[in-house]
Amino acid sequence: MINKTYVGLGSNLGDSKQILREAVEQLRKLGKVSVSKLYQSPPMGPQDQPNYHNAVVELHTHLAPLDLLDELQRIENESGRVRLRRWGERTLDLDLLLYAEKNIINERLTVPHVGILERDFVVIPLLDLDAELQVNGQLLQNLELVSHSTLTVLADQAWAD
Ligand code: A4P
Ligand code: MG
Repeated sequence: MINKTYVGLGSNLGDSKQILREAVEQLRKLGKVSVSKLYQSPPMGPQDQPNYHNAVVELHTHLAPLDLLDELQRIENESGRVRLRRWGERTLDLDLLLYAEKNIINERLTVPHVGILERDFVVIPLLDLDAELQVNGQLLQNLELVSHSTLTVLADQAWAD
């Protein structure tokens, strides 16, 4: 069975645009992908770290949730991932945001990803991919943060082609 999933991409160390491009290349090997615009976003968490590059990929995959998480963690590690502290700077962060309509809670995986509805750097790119998307019955386009987003568009949806 093919499932529709959404993966959040973030980077604020190194050549972030290139790192995210290469991550999209790797995700293409897991199934059909569509890519949001590329954004710059001020850091959530410690403020003494660079701005982030953020994007979201819609991925249609036959991988089961934990198998997909394994692949995301492999891609993070193979990109030479450096991660210094919680909510701190990192070369590549791949989060499994949504997996079909599933709610998953186990020791390795929480889906929908924690904090999804509070993070403009997740919600805005999700809306690029599906303007009608709902999470837990909430239409993302109606969230208040959509009207005062802190994001800057760096590139249109062709950035990873
Ligand atoms: N895990 C549980 N659920 C999931 C899921 N749905 N997707 C577990 C991915 N992983 C999940 O992950 C730690 C553990 O979470 C994994 O072992 C996995 O089993 P990690 O990537 O090593 O660390 P982390 O959780 O990503 O770091 P942290 O500190 O929890 O932060 P977040 O929530 O990922 O946020 N500001 C801006 N503007 N843009 C950003 O992208 N990102 C962060 C990191 C902070 N500030 C940011 C941004
Ligand atoms: Mg993560």
